[in-house]
Amino acid sequence: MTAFAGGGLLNRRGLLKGAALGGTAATFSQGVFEVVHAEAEAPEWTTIPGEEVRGYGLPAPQEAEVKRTLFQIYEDLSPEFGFSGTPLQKLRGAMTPNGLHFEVHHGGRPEIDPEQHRLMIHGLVERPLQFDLASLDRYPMVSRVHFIECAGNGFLNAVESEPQDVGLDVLAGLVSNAEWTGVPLSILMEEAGVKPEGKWVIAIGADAAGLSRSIPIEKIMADGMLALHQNGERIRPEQGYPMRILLPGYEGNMNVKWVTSLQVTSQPAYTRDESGAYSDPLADGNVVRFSFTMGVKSVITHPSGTMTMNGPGLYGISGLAWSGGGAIERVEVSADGGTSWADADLQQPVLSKSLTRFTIPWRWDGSPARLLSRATDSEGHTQPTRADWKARYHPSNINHYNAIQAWDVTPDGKVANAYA
Ligand SMILES: Nc1nc2c(c(=O)[nH]1)N[C@H]1C(S)=C(S)[C@@H](COP(=O)(O)O)O[C@H]1N2
Ligand SMILES: [Mo]
Repeated sequence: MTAFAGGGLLNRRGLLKGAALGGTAATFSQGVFEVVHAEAEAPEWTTIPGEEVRGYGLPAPQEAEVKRTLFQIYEDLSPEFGFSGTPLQKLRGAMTPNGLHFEVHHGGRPEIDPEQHRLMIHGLVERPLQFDLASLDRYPMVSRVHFIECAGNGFLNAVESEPQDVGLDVLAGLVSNAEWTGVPLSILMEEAGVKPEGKWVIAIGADAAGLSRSIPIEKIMADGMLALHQNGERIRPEQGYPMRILLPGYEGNMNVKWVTSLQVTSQPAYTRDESGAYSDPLADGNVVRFSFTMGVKSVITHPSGTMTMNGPGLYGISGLAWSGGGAIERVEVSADGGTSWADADLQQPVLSKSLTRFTIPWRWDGSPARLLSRATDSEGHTQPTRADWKARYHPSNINHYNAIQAWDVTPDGKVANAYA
């Protein structure tokens, strides 16, 4: 079995063939034979009745440490301004469990009475409309799998001059993936009758932040959704219960939660949110206003920062890739700091504007290694190096960081954030 890229990256087909032929077959585990043949007393749980049925399932109590990482950067000054990162390095597959979807709240998570909540569609429309949840539930709905990513995801790598030795929950946890179900905004807008001069929609949330963003009418009509369900169940309070705007591929901030007003206008509103925090200062002193689409990005989740490898041998490298511009076309992985690259396998189905799982086997020989992943999307965009990304923006910019993530592996197996 031969490596097909430097640093021990293996072709999955070659790996399976080697195993079938026996002899030279590599194994991922040293323990299989001993475990199969061990004599063990029947564990207690095979001898006594189990627990009764319950109305809502929860993870095993032993998995209690798999939770969101909380950030309350203003502490007591403003405890309701906070965000929490998804522990990407503790999850497999491409979907984010609802209880682990990342959160960003500018004015706290409101406790909304769904019976009293209303959504207004007004402004440059023929027929202003007001909806309650029950009336929306009658509409034809669609289900789509999409990621949401905060524009500020990756802010530490963006601004810190030295790589911080923290995990993926901190470095890239402000992205999550769910199957969203709701009413296409085009249906609601057609019912209201958008006037020809209606070019923008100002969406406002019912939270204390009154978060508001201007959305081009083309995006609303193309694939905008009024999302009511998340992975089947009603969307969680954290995600905007009872309703939020979903704009596939657009920066998280525009996906207005707890939405209560959609006003059709001829101009953007230049709200605080879009003119302040969510504009991107460039190196040349200009500012990008309305940088809607999230760039192509990938991270290796296994192994990743703060993990320790359990000795040399075979490992399944695994990670996530996504792009606001479309589907993931290709993910290349390097185990030698970018000298050579190999194509990872993409887990099917590869969906547009959705997290995509990639995998590639790796034989680690115990020497220092630098792992990188580099994604390319269906629009032909490829992730920049960190140096190229930094060169484009002002040093203060934290938004739209999508540079290649590097992990250094030391001979004793420590995995740490690195700048490549
Ligand atoms: N009404 C309202 N909508 C909001 C926010 C908010 O604070 N209030 N936060 C925004 C930001 S900055 C992001 S990144 C996403 C996060 O969505 P999530 O909390 O469901 O992950 O919601 C956006 N929508
Ligand atoms: Mo955000």
